[in-house]
Amino acid sequence: MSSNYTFSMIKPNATAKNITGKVNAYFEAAGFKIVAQRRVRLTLAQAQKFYEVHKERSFYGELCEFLASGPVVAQVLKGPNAVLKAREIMGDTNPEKAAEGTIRRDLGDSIGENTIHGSDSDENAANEIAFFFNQLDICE
Ligand code: 3AN
Repeated sequence: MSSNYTFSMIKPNATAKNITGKVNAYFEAAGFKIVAQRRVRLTLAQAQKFYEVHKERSFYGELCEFLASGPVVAQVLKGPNAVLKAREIMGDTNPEKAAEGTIRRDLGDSIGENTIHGSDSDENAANEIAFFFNQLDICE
C-alpha cells in the first residue's frame, strides 16, 4: 500500500519571488495537509548530500549550486497516495511540458528552476523527510 506522506520542497527561485503561499495553495486545494514545514538555507555540502541520488547526472553541479543559492521551504504533505498525487499537482519536470494548472506550468521558470521538488517513491520520501525533520516536527 502506498504511503499517505510525501516530501516536497519549494526551491530558491520561488522563495526569491515570495510565492511560497501560492505554491502551498495548490497542495491545500487538492486536499493535502501540510503537516510540517521549514524554511532553511542549505549549504552547498548539504545540497550535494540531498541530491546525492542525482550525482551521476550531467547537471548535478548546477543543480546543487542552485539549491544552495537561497532559502528553500521543506515540507511534509499528508494525503491519500501522496507521492503520486503530489507529483501530479507539480506537473512535468519541464514547465514547458507540464499540464495546464500544475505548479511547474504556472509558477516554474525552467527545467532546473521549476519551483518545486517532490519525492519520486515512498522510500525516497521517507529519506527526504528524515533529512529535514524529526518525528516531533510532524503535527497533524
Ligand atoms: P523530478 O524532480 O520531476 O523527479 P528529475 O528526477 O528528472 O525530475 O530531476 C531531478 C532534479 O533535477 C529536478 N529538481 C530538476 O529540476 C533537475 N533537472 C532535471 N533535468 C535537468 C536539466 N536538464 N538541467 C538542470 N536541472 C535539471
